[in-house]
Amino acid sequence: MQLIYAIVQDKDVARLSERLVKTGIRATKLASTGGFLRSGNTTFMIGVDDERVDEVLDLIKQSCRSREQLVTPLSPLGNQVESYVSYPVSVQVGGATVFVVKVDRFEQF
Ligand code: 2BA
Repeated sequence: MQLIYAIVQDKDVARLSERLVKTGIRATKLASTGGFLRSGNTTFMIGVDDERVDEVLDLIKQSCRSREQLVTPLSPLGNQVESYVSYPVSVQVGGATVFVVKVDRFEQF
């Protein structure tokens, strides 16, 4: 069994959730925050048998789009921790950031 962590943009969540449910793949959604943009995204935890991993990765690919985002992160100015400057940055986000991890043991009680 493998555990797929997929970090997706909030705009893609409904589409991916629907496809996972339709194909009978179980998942848990966690509200998460990107460390760079500090804006909300969603992390799916999807436990699947090894032979379904590629199918799930295809579903994620089909459901998640890449987007340009203009954001204004806060960055430290100089050595003063309390001094911050804001400036707009354009970044390309997504489609999805995915980690596939082997599960040593799976139990449900
Ligand atoms: P954020 O950390 O908010 O990053 C959003 C987007 O900002 C990234 O898109 C990337 O295009 C850009 N970015 C991130 N760090 C940067 C930096 N130091 N300098 C310049 N640009 C930077 P994605 O790569 O598609 O990542 C989307 C989200 O996936 C990330 O949101 C984060 O929540 C997660 N993520 C990406 N790589 C990760 C990793 N190696 N480990 C854990 N989470 C990751």
